[in-house]
Amino acid sequence: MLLGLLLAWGAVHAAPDTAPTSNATSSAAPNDPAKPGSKAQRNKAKENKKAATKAKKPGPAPENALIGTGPAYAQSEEAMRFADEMAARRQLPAEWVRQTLGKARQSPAVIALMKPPAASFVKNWGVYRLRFIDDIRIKAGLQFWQQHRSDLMRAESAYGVPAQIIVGVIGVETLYGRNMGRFRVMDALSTLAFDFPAAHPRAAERSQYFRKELEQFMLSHSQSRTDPFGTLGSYAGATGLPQFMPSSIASFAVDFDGDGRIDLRSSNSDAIGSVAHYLQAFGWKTGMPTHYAVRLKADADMSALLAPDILPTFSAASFQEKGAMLEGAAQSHAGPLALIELLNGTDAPSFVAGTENFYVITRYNWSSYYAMAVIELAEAVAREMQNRR
Ligand SMILES: [Ca+2]
Repeated sequence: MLLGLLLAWGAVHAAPDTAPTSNATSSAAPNDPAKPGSKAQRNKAKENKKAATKAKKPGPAPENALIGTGPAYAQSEEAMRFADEMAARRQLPAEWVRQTLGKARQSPAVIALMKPPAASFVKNWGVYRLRFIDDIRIKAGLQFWQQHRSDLMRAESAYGVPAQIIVGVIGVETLYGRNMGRFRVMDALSTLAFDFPAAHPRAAERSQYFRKELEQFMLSHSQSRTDPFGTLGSYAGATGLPQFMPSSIASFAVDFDGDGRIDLRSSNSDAIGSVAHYLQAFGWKTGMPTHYAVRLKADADMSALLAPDILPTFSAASFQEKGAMLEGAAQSHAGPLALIELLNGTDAPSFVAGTENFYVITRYNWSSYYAMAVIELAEAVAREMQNRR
């Protein structure tokens, strides 16, 4: 299952754990609250209060929901203190915030899933690849492309991101909506915010990250007057066909079908537009390939080539000077390149030359294995589309 797999690789979409630089969802300009004392803020405050008062009370959980089996957060002083702070920060009624957060329940399953993989675990691109590039996913991708051809074309022309990459992302994330996650997001985010496994090397940073996501999640539901307990998602709190975290929804999701609301769970069109917008926002360059083949000379300067990790750093010329040889069009590639190393367990690793667009895909999920799976699924589905023309 996707969730377990992503965990095993220490890579969770938009809740990255092993990242070289800036975090796609925690540092990429989430919507800032209005400046204190401004008229906009006072209006916002009024809106928030009105919305929160009218928000529905938590109804019955959706079918098949994975509900936390631990204590309710009403019993956690830390969580209730956070509720009061959030209410003040976001101009929400304190009682509503306390009651809502108080009903969230700790999920031991989420805690177990968040533990880092065993030290003995060795990444294996060949194994990872087989999980995502298979007949079922390719066939589902073809069907998705055929059914949503016009939305994909529209997204491609609006944001400059190829249809096949959007198809690749949604396929790897949720198998086109078939695996969107069954965790009650209120429980998952509260658990990660207040009970993040202390043994994790970056526990403090991670719980801060999830507190921000929890706050955004509750704020969004308050504004849309919807029940926060009605939303299911991954164990990390990502939701919908593209598995966006709450801050990504707030910053990057778009109403691409024009019905006046953003719905990444039920609207394929909104999901398609939002994925394209996200990649555009992180610097997708229209027309640039994602990667090139590379041949390493026996005396290649591997320590220099691998030092920047996945961050594109080398010109095509300096790449080749260091012994990473390119062919054809790659030799005259204008932008920087990165040497991407994909481990294959005990076998020899695979290498490609990653461009800036390869790096953009890793802003969606901080893993070169993830990016390569998206690219290869995209290519496989595109080939099927060609064959049927
Ligand atoms: Ca919509």
